[in-house]
Amino acid sequence: VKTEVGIIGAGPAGLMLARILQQHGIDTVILERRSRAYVLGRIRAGVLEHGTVETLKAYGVGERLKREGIPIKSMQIRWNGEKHDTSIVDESGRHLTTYGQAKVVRDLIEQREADGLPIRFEAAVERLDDLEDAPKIRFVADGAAQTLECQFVAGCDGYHGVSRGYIPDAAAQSHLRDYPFAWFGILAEAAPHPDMRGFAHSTRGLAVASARSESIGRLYLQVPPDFDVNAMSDEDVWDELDRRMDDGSGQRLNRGRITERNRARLRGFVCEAMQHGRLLIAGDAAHIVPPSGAKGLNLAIGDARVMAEALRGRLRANDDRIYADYTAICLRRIWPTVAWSCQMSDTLHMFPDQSSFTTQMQYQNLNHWMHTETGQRRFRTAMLGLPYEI
Ligand code: FAS
Repeated sequence: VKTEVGIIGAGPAGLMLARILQQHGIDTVILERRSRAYVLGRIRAGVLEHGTVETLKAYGVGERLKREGIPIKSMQIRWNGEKHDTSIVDESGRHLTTYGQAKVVRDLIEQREADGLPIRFEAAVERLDDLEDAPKIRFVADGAAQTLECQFVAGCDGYHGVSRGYIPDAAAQSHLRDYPFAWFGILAEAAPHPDMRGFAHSTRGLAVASARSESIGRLYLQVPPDFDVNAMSDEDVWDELDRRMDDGSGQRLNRGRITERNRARLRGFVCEAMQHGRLLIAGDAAHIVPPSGAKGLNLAIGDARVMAEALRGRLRANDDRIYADYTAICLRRIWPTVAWSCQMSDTLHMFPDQSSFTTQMQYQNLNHWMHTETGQRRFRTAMLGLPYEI
């Protein structure tokens, strides 16, 4: 099988890249290890930056998003038994939008299938050869070893993918910070309460309450890294969420049946080597952010935009400037976004054996973000997302 760009991974990065390249008439094949049902069923991110929404709309996959996306125009943070609220709408009216990653992925997959373009599910990439001049992607599908010949390889295969391993100095240029806790996430048939959302810093640990739709809540508890997601009954989970979200108002969360439980490690990771020969990597394959800043999916879309422009330059305009500069361009958006996500994580979580002094420092940070003019501006621009260079 031959194509111009072989894309490994049908997550937000790979799917968005394929869609943008399609608009430039560039042929792609997507190889995805998991089944179609598995990919569509994965529950992950839920908050889209303004830029992500505009990108999806610009490339013709924003119809359902326009209908079902829920605008987020203010953020609530609770700490020390009080609720604080701040607008995150900026002077040009930009705001965040709640729209599950599963819907973004579904919209992109259904569009690709409607266009009759190749996407191979249950096709596991095992090896990459000849990345310098005539790349070959070796994969297994239908029990048979197969090869996809292409001019460029897009490694959009996530943190545990294979592609980063083909960048010689990736390990030497990687930076990792593991947090000593995880997030226990639930999906529940409980209409999100408009007054009970956002982050709650509490001495028992962080809680997060967000919406997936008008009737589905997405909520999280900070837990130890090895937490057993089935250890607590639904009642216990709701009681713990209410304890941590308590702001003295007597207001409680709307409760309902918990339909999904998962646990996500918190780590910050950046690989500063994002290309080698005719291989470029994007998204979680190159970086991981703690979900506190709701940035993972949004960074993946940003990388896909740059990679599409780099490949268009090489394949259609005989211009390799962006290609040559791909890593540096992506890193200018990745590092500040990772830094923000880590600042949010450092401020909102309780660390093992944390002193009361550190807790007071966290309160000062939160107060700065919620109640000072410069802090609110910093918080708003960080949450809304950096502008795109490309
Ligand atoms: P993805 O991991 O989404 O996609 C990579 C794809 O490559 C996968 O489909 C995988 O099956 C495939 N693949 C891997 N190896 C392969 C191989 N060898 N051959 C073929 N295919 C292969 N981000 C937020 O912003 N907010 C959140 O609330 C949030 N919650 C999260 C919760 C969980 C449990 C997890 C794991 C992540 C969460 N994230 C969140 C981060 C997440 O949204 C990622 O940032 C986002 O999926 C990144 O997209 P991709 O880079 O496309 O990687």
